[in-house]
Amino acid sequence: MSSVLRTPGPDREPLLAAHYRPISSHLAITPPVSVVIPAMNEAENLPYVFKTLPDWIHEVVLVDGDSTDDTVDVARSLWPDVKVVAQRGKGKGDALISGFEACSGDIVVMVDADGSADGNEIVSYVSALVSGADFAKGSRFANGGGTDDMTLIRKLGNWALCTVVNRKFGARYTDLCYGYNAFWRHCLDKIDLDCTGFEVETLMNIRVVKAGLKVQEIPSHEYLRIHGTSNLRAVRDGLRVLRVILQERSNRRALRRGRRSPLADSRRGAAS
Ligand SMILES: Nc1nc2c(ncn2[C@@H]2O[C@H](COP(=O)(O)OP(=O)(O)OP(=O)(O)O)[C@@H](O)[C@H]2O)c(=O)[nH]1
Ligand SMILES: [Mg+2]
Repeated sequence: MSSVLRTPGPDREPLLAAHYRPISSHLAITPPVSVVIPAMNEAENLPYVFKTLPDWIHEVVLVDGDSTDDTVDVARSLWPDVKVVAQRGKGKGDALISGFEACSGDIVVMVDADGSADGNEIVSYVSALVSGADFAKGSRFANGGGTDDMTLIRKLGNWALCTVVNRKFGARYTDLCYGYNAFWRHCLDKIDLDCTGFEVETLMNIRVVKAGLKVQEIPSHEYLRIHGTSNLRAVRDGLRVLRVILQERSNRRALRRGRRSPLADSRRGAAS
C-alpha cells in the first residue's frame, strides 16, 4: 500500500506516493504536464521531436495548421494517445491558443515541431515551476543556452526588441522571441492571449511581467530545423513583434491614466 507523504488540508485528498511521478533522479512531481506542439507540415521532423519527449508527461496536444503532408498520421503513429486539435484561424499564435485551451494538465509546455527543441530540457522547465516560478521562459542567451538556428540579423533583431521590452516593461530578459516555454495553466487567466502570429511569445513575455507573475529564465539550446523551411519572415514578423510591444505599452499608459483619474477627480472635487 502507498504511504501518505503529506498531511492533507481540510478540503484536500491525501497525497500518496503513487500520485508522484519521478521526473529526474532527485525530483518527483504530482502536477500533470501537457506538451503543446504547433505543427504545420512537420511530418518529417516529428519522429525526432517525439523521440526526446519524456515518458512521464501526461499528454501531448498537437495543433495541426492544415498540414498538407502526413503530420497528423505520423503524430498518431508515434504517440497513439496524442490529442490532435485543429486550429481555428491561421498562424502560430492562433495554433498555440487553440492548443492551450485543449490542455488538461496543470503545467503546459510549448515545444516546436521542427526538431529545434530538445524534449530532454522539459525537466528543467518543470523543475523551475514546481520550485515556485509561474512562468519558465526558455532563453538561448542565458548562461548555458545557445542557438544553431539564428542568423546574425535575427540575433540583432531579437536583441534590439528584447532591450526595448526590458526598458519599457521593467523586465530582465536575455531572449524574447523564443518558442520553448512552460507555465502553470492558471497563468492563462492572467495573460488573456489574443494574437495570431509569431508575436505570440513576445506577447506572453510582456503580459506575464505586466501581471506580476514570477518568471524564471531557463537556459535552452535551439537546434537547427531538421527538415523543411522556416515559416518565419524576419522583417514581416519582426514588425509584428514591434507592433505588439507598442500596443502593450500604450495599453499600459491608458490603464495608468484610467487608474489615476479617480484620484485626480477626487482631488479636483476637494479643491473646488
Ligand atoms: N499549427 C500551426 N503551426 C505553425 C504555424 N506556423 C508555424 N507553426 C509551427 O510553429 C513552429 C515554429 O515555426 P518555425 O517555422 O520553425 O518558425 P521559427 O522556429 O520561429 O523559425 P526558425 O528558427 O527559422 O525555425 C513549428 O513547429 C511550425 O510548424 C501555423 O500557422 N499553424
Ligand atoms: Mg523553428
